[in-house]
Amino acid sequence: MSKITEVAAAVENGKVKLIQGLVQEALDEGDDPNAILNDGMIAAMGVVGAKFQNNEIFVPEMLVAAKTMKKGVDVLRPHLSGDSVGKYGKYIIGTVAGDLHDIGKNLVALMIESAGFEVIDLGVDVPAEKFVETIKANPDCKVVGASALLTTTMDSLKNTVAAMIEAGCKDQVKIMVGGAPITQEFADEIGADAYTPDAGAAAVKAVELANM
Ligand code: B1M
Repeated sequence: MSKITEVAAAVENGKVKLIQGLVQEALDEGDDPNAILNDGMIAAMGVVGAKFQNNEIFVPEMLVAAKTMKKGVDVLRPHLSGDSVGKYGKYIIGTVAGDLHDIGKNLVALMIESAGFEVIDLGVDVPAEKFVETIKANPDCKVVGASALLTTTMDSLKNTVAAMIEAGCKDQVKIMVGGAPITQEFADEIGADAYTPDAGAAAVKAVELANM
């Protein structure tokens, strides 16, 4: 079994105590940090989601898998991040109201930071007003990102973008959206400036928007 397969299996099976050692071993053996993240941990979360959908596992198992992934990402973090923090100004990010999923949002924040932004992470279950308030309090922020993982919080994302537009934030920031149920079409429909499917693409797009 390759180390990346072992990393994936550890996340899938919630092996919290083993994950950090396995990620370190994969790095020591020369595996690419992005491959450990994408082919190992993110792929494993896909399997976890499918098992949950098929009633093979339940919320507690999903939580342990999430905790395992977070611990694994902690080991990868220094290998994924760069050293030019703040070059492109600030980037405000959060998961929208009603949504508690933060692994994807945290990965986006990590990639954005490594691309050269100072990240202000508002966390999860963030009310639309909090996004607006933080944008206004940070006039040097040019890009904001909102994440939604549930089909039921797509409306919350829509309301968040609407609140930003209504408060005139578009004069200051470009609005990026993302998350598993989000599409380019939905992003266009709600008035966001950009949609990206994953964290890597989000970082590239954020730089592009900050330079506009
Ligand atoms: Co929940 N959950 N969950 N969950 N969970 C999903 C999302 C689900 C698809 C599982 C399933 O049924 N197959 C399903 C949603 C179904 C739907 O809406 N259609 C679901 C459900 C139903 C629920 C609950 C309702 C379950 C319940 O209580 N009955 C509940 C809701 C709680 C709430 O939010 N109010 C719930 C709870 C949880 C846990 C708390 C147990 C846990 C989250 C822990 C945490 O995040 N701290 C959890 C988990 C772990 C999952 C799965 C298994 C994994 C999510 C994840 O971390 N993926 C998930 C199934 C799945 O995704 N396959 C599932 C890995 C992560 C790297 O991917 O977050 O998609 P993702 O992020 C990607 C991209 O989407 C993108 O980039 C990221 C990295 O490349 N991206 C952006 C994300 N944000 C972006 C922003 C951008 C750009 C790109 O720009 C700003």
